[in-house]
Amino acid sequence: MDLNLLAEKVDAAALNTTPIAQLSTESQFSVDESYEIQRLSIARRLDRGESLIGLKMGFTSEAKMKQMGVHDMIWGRLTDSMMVDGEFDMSAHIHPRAEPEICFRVNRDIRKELSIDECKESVDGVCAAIEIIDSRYENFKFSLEDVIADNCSSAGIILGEWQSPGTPLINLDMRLEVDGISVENGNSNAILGDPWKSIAAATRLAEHYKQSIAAGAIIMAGASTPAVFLKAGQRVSVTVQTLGSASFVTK
Ligand code: OOG
Ligand code: MG
Repeated sequence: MDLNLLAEKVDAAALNTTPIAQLSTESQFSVDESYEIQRLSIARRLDRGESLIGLKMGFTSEAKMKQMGVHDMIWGRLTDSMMVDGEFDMSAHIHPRAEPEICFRVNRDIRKELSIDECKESVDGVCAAIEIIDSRYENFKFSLEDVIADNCSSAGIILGEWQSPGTPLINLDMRLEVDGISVENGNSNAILGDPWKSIAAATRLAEHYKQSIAAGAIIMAGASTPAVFLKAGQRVSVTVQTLGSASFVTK
C-alpha cells in the first residue's frame, strides 16, 4: 500500500473542498500507518510553505467520543494556515463544526513524555480557544484510522487572550454560543478530568511518534462538548469561566 498516495488523497480533499470516501473502505492500514499518512499529508502542506505551530489532542472527552463514535485519544498537527483571524471562510471548507477548547503554549523544546508537574513548568500561557474541525470524509463519518490519517479533522483555531499558566483549570464552565445563544455547555473537567492531563498525554504521544514540540508551540487540549455545525453569517464564541473568551464570525 502506498501511504503517500493516501496522504495525497486527504490533502487534495482539503485543498479542493471536496469530500472523499473513507480511506479505510479501499485500503487497510494500522493506527501507526495512519499517523504516517498524517505526517506525509502535513509534509505536503509544509512543502507549500505552511509552518508547524503545534499539536492538538482529540477525543479527550466522553462527549466527543460519543458524538463521533471513536473511543481512543488521537493527536494531530497544527499549521499557521489554520489560525483564524476573526473571520472564517466557509466556502474554503466542506462541513465545518466548532467546539470549545483550552489551549496551552509551551516555553521550551519538548522531546519526551513529561509528568503533569513538568508540563506545568514547560507552559507559559493558557487560554480559552475554539477549534474548527472539518472532516475531509463524506458525511463527517470515519474510523479511528481514517480520522488520524485526516489529521484529526483539523481546520481552524481561534485563541483568546493568553493567561498565566497558574490559572486554575479545574471545574470551569465552558460555553459555546452562536449569535449570542448558548448551544453547548461543558466543563473543563470533561477533558480527561483535568486539561493538564491532555498536555501530558500530548508529550507521551509526541515522543512515541518522534514528533518534537518546539518552544512557542501551542497544544489544544480537546473539546469538552460535542461540536456544532457552522453556517455563513454566524458569530461564534466560547467563554471559559475565569479564563476568558474567544470568538470569530463565519462568512
Ligand atoms: C475529530 C477531532 C476531535 C476533539 O477536540 O476531540 C477533536 C473530529 O471530531 O472530527 O478535535
Ligand atoms: Mg478539537
